Amino acid sequence: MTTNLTQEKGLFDIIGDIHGCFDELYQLLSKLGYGLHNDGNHYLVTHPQQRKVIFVGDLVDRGPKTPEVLRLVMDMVETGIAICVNGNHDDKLKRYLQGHNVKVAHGLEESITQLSCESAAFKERVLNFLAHLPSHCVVDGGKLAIVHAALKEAYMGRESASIRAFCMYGPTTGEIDHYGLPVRYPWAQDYQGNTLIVYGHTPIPDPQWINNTINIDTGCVFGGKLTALRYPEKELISEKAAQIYCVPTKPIEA
Ligand SMILES: [Mn+2]
Repeated sequence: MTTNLTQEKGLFDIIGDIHGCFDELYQLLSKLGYGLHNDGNHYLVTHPQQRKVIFVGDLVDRGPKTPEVLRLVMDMVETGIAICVNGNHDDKLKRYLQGHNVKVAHGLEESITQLSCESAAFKERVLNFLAHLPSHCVVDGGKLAIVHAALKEAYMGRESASIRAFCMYGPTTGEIDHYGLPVRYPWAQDYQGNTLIVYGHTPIPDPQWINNTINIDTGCVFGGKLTALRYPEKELISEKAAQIYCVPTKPIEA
């Protein structure tokens, strides 16, 4: 699970938090020009311009089709057409599958119910996949970094337990808001680096550029949309959620 993929040049399509929204992912990939074939066992995904997908993580939880999202993304990563970084929900599902005592909340219950219909071999494959997700990745000669929640220049291309935690949760202020959730520190406002950072984690109505960063988590599972950033074009392409799958704990703010 190397974070340093600077030799990977793209073209890329970076996709935000999916949270089990398979139908929207399928539609978005089609809209982006990917061909999706399924032989009954595996997906084979191709693109006429040899584009690649990078997922910002949070593939799982809350939404209706977590196993199908995992099946498609795992097949894409294994065939080399996609890269996926670790999200906090992916990490928690991994710890659950490893048998750790995790709190079954925030949509993990949906993943567990849906995965109960899958074979032991599939769950083993999922666990192995989740256990090897990198905390972030740096591509295109260091010009572009993808991470789930937050990144610092000093962490780029490195892995450690504390870097992993920072990448998947981002910094917090130490305060708890009146919904009982940690207050997230607006790290992007302080970012001065030359590497473009693309991330998700905090759902917002529309993608938001701050300095040389962009948040592309447009809350699909909450009835928003699933967004892709094309790189290097910096074009945004979205697929609207077919319905509201989950009501957020706190209102989504612009
Ligand atoms: Mn998320």
